[in-house]
Amino acid sequence: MSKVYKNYINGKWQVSNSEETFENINPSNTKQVIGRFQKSNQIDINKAVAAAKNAQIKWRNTPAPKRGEMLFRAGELLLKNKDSLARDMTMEMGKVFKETGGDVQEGIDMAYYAAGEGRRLMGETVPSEMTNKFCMSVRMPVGIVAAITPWNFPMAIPTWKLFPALIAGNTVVLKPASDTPLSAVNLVKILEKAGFPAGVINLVTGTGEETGRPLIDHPNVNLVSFTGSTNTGSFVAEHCAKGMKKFSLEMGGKNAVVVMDDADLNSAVEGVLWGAFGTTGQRCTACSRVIVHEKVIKKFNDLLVAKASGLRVGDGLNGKIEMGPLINESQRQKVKKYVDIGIHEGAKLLTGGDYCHGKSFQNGFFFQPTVFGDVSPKMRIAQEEIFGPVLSVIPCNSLEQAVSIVNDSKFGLSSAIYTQDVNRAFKAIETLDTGITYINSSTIGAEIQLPFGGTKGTGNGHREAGSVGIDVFTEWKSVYVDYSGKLQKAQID
Ligand code: UN1
Repeated sequence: MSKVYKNYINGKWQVSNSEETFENINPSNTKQVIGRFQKSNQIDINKAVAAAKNAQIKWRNTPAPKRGEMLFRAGELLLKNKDSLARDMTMEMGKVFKETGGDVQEGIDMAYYAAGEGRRLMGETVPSEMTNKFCMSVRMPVGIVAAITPWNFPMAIPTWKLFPALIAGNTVVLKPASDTPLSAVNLVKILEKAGFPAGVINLVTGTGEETGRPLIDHPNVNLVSFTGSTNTGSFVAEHCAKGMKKFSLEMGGKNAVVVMDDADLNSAVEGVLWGAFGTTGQRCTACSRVIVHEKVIKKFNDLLVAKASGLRVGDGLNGKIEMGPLINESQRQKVKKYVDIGIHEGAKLLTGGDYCHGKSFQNGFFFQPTVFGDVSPKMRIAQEEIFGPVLSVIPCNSLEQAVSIVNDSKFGLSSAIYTQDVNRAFKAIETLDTGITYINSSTIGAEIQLPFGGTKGTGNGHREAGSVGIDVFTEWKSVYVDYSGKLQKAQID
């Protein structure tokens, strides 16, 4: 019998009102059950939101530097437990151990960054139109934050939401993806140890329909911060709009690397491989299109295909493995469907394209690193987010053409260009319509001290992380102090 994990509500680990659980399995070995997690419903959500509400006033009155000290302690504990947290994460979602270590590290970085914010939380002071009057703005918490988080970064992304929310004085209810509840439990255990008071952080596991939906619709939730698919994101948007709630959405990408004819090709190939096949292509920032100058495309493809077909696929806990499995069977079928679409559209399959065959692969959701050549920009494989290890190579004949191909997308998260020419690099920075642009690096690898997010259909204009990551979790209050001792009329006197 596998271990049963509980919800965390009002400082207590407790079973769901449904008294039912769901299984969390290892995508590298589906015979291994990692644990059973609570199948929560409306009643659990009501309890979690009530706990968050009860804790609100005391928490917002706790001085921000004190809140920061707790986050700092959480960072220290994450660091101390980094290896075991990464191991658990590899077991529950498949990406290789080095990458899950990076995921935990991103949480550590965010803890220290947000802890420091506790001594800043800066507003503005500005001059008044009048004498004997003082003008300033201060940040206030929004209230109760619902964080709904995905499975591809099961620790980093919850920290991007929770830590800025907490430092700003909000209380939270976290609903993690049901493919990766263990990392969320691990994170909340660490926050509990770090000393956050009961009710400030609540964790409720379960499905989107039974658990996520009542959370989004709960009238006492003030803000929903969501990362995940475009479909679910628009559901969140509709429901929050109806309930007049704030919401921030971080959704899809169709990220591209441009390789110019003056690029260092070996370095470009390394970057593209890392961007396309790291996390088995399951990053919002994954490189799924590479737009290569026709003068170098033959050489580039040869180098790329040789390397991609040689990538070692398998269980991410094995140190020799370079690419883990997909998260679940339905994602694997979706990826296979896109391969069939690509073939049908007339793209040329250069390597991969199928499930991994052989005894060592039989119990996992493994898929071959896949590269399509001769892809034209309008094909579905070049337009739709696949979220798997499928890369499309698209030819171009100039920087202008490459940029227009990159920008011909409903998404706008991340882009990159490989070139040795500083003029081209700056032109790319100016014209690529994405929230993130890399020069001579891949589309992945954002650091938490800069804003993370995208243009167009990637989000709804907000950014996570960086100094602006706090914005969505705070309301501005403008304050006017009149010390003239008489009525002064703005715009009139
Ligand atoms: C995501 O793809 O959902 O920039 C997050 C990166 C990581 C975060 C990715 N630091 O690739």
